Amino acid sequence: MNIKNYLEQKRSLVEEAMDRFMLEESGPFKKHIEAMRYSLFAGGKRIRPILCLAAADSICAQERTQENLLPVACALECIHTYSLIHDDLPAMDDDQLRRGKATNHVLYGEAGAILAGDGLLSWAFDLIADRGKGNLTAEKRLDICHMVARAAGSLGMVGGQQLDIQSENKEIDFDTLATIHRSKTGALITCSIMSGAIGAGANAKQLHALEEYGNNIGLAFQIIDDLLDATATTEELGKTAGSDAEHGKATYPLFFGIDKTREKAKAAVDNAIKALTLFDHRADPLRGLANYIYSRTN
Ligand code: GRG
Repeated sequence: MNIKNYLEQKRSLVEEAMDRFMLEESGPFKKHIEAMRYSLFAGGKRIRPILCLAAADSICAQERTQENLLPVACALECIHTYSLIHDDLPAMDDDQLRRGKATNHVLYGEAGAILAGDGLLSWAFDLIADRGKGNLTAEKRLDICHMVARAAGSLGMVGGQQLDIQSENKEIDFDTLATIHRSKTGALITCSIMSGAIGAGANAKQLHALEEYGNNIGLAFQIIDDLLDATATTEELGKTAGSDAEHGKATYPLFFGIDKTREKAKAAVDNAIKALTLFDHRADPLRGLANYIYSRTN
């Protein structure tokens, strides 16, 4: 299977659905909706929605299943986008650029950016609960809502972000760094996979294996992010949010050096692929995604 084609095909499916599912820029809330849409369509890789759809493919590779899961996939991207908008705020990283474009608060002001993030977070749950009607049973939608809320909230991404902020410019031990990574980045990635699997009707054994896969690619994703940051040129850093070092953050390369860090990323990818042993060729996109995460350059 050609992972590049797969990613491209799913990316356009997700972007078309996001446009369809997102509020329209009109009426009294036009400015707010414009701010939400600005960041949502500012060129992300769409990794989380694609993982959700690929996990569904690994259970049941049918077009109908994909269509059923699109509201959930789009909700995951809304949550990811909200987290980036808030992460860039003056009160957090205070970044002016993301993906080479002006950050949300630069264009819409601090209050506008906070509200755009809040709007995207709430809209995500609206999508799962309402747009998912007729596609997924009420029980599945409830399970997915619960899982997404848990991963995005205080025991996941939000808690991890707080821990990250309070650890800035401090010497932290490796366990704390691992907890930051697992909660801040890993939780939403694992949850993207699990929600796709639940939506497609995975059994307990399949869910367990996919959770193992998710935890490992979540780890690989964050390690590679640390590596890309540590090896980026000044010009590359200019196009993104500022470097981790600039923000006083602990990273894998700081603990282990570049070479050992790369080995650790490879080991996590290998463990992720090993976790998929009980799956047939329908999990090839997940296998390809694990390798893509390892070799990604942005
Ligand atoms: C503000 C509640 C709150 C949380 C922020 C995820 C996060 C927590 C902050 C982002 C900071 C960051 C760069 C984390 C490293 C891993 C990460 C999430 C990278 C960005 O994700 P990609 O590569 O982004 O999927 P694109 O641009 O492709 O959407």
